[in-house]
Amino acid sequence: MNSLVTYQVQDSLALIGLARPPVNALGQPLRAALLQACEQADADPSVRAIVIYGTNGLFCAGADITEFGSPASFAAPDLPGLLVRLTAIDKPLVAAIGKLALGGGLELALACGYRIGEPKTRVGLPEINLGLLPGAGGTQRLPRLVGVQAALEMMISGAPMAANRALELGILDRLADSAEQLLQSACGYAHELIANHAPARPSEPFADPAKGLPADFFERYCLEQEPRWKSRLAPRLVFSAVQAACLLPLQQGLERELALFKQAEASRQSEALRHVFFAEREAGKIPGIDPSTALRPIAKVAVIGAGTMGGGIAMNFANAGIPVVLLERQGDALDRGLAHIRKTYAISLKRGKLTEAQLEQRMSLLSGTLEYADLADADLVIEAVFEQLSIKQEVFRQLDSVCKPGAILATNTSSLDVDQIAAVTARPQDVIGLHFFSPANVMRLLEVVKARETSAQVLATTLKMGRTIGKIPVVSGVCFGFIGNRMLEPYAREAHRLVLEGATPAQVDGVLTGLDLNMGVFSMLDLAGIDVNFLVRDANRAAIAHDDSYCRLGDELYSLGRYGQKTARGFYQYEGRERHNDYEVVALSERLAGELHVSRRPIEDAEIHARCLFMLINEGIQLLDEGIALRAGDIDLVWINGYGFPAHLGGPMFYAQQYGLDKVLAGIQHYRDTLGEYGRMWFTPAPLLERLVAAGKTTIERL
Ligand code: 3H9
Repeated sequence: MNSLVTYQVQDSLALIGLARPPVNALGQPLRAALLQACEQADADPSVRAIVIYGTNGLFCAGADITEFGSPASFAAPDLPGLLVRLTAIDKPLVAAIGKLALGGGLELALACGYRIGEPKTRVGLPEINLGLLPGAGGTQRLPRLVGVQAALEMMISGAPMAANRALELGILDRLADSAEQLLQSACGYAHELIANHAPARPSEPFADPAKGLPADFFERYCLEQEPRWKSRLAPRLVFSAVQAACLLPLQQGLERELALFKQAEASRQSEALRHVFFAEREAGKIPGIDPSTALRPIAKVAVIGAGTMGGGIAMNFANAGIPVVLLERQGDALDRGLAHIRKTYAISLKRGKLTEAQLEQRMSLLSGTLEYADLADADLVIEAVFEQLSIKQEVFRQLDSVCKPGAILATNTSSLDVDQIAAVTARPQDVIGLHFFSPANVMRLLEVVKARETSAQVLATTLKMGRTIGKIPVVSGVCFGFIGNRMLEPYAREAHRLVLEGATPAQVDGVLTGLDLNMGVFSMLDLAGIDVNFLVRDANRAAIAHDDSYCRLGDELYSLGRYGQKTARGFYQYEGRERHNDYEVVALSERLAGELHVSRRPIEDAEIHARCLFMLINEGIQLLDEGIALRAGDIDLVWINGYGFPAHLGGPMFYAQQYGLDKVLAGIQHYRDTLGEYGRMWFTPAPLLERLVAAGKTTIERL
């Protein structure tokens, strides 16, 4: 047997161990080895049952994602065919599922007649997150095992399921007492099956999955769910495959599933989502930093400022079981902050996402203080005070005097120069930016800002810490706005300018949400607060733009007290949660256009798309060229996880690649040449974009 699979015959059992670290992805070589092992076990008359397990404790994370989009993904033996072959073996197969059975891994387990897990086992069909559907029998076998509703829920959510729930549903037949005992228990189970003359496959609880389903089940399901799917293809294909499971016999259902899977695999959306999967994993690897760099322990955290941001940041650590002390200047502000955190947890409790005991346990990890001296033993301090350089510098002077040597000192600034903050301390190597996004306990993006002197160890430690608290940390260099907000600037600039030129906020937002962005520019500003946006802009006009006339609309709304949702008026009018267009904003735009000598005209949606998106992309490419962003994929992660860019478009950089870099460049040049002085001022192609196109490159990389 080759080294990808171990094979042993013991006491009438063939033990087949999957041995392809780290996750036993079912690439062609492993598929071939597994098939060979199963054939051998089938042919050996001394073997009466087969146990398949993961030799390193983990069962299998599914098909090999690196193969998708290449001939390797269906190179013989292909996974669907291999699993059909397994189901034809007339001996009981037991899947011993340690840790994980995901995607094709769970489908492998479903092809076995029997499944045993351990208390920490998680099973799931997360293909949808890759723009795919289960393609090796999952959409046909799972509904027959657990019923259509539970199966659909599992595939549409893509979420992994805990062992107990999988046991309840019948995805697992048994649980071993511990991971250590899993293989032994699996063998015991196999012996029982032999002793009881159990069939190779037990009968399916939902052999006819359509039976008992309400006649309008699929219609209602679609009505309820489709709006959430926006233009995503994969949920629709999952849905079709499950419908097929109800209409067709297994064999034909499997054929239908395969056709749908191939459609999904070839789609641009799946290509984009696979890019995002690997970008997330790449983001943690920093060139020049040895992965074996010793990390500093983070056992206690301090957060300065118990406002919405500080409180949200603190919750991340409490959620991960790390004690946090919150520092405020006034006792009442501290009390308010802690009470707000409790209230937020109480909402999760009400929604069933947290138990009472978990709530109390998390609150017990949070404490408050008014004294800097109480931060002396913190391993990591995150400052979340008012966004003003002098205030933040004062905080860092204090931290420098009280914190223990080796403590990591982080600022949650969204725009200030981290080098200038680090410079007021005697330990700039320990200073870093940690830009959380609001609400900080929910949003997954964490921009990790590496300042000039931040040490490799501090950077590596904070990246690891970011993952520990469930964030997607992305490294940015120091510049105004870092990666995300710097790109927001030209994108929002075009949106504002287009309104001056004749578009309405609703038209601009409609084009952007039509692309599946979570929100358009103007709804986002209304939500974030036009006042907040104005104050940041006003304090940084020099850093933002040499001509800020396009901001006049926002400035005027600010001066009118129209701060957005909080005042029920901003770019739109609000009645409760309902948003309406506001003719006054149109009138204001007309007046400002007159004052600024901007001629108004009807604006096509295509122009909105091109100007907003191309300027966003152009800035991203420029950030890469400047070395502020390390990789195009990092930029994509920032915009997907911090700004609601749809993952199925892969992020703005990947979108540009799929769109065509030459077309993006041509678009920028077109507006440079047709928008007069404004065009010449703003539509300057990033030199890297020009170089890439000149070199005939289709992917965005440093050149
Ligand atoms: C499928 O199964 C389709 C079938 O239905 C039909 C087929 C016909 N393939 O995330 P980590 C790599 S679709 C290839 O850092 P963790 C990963 O890139 C698949 N590589 O660790 C990384 O490599 P590197 C359905 C994979 O502990 C390393 O393993 N399955 C795969 O935080 C460690 O990964 C899924 O969608 C893979 N399937 O999380 C599961 N999985 O070190 C996808 C991982 O070079 N995987 N790698 O950067 C996951 O969700 C997580 O990786 C997992 C581990 C939870 C398993």
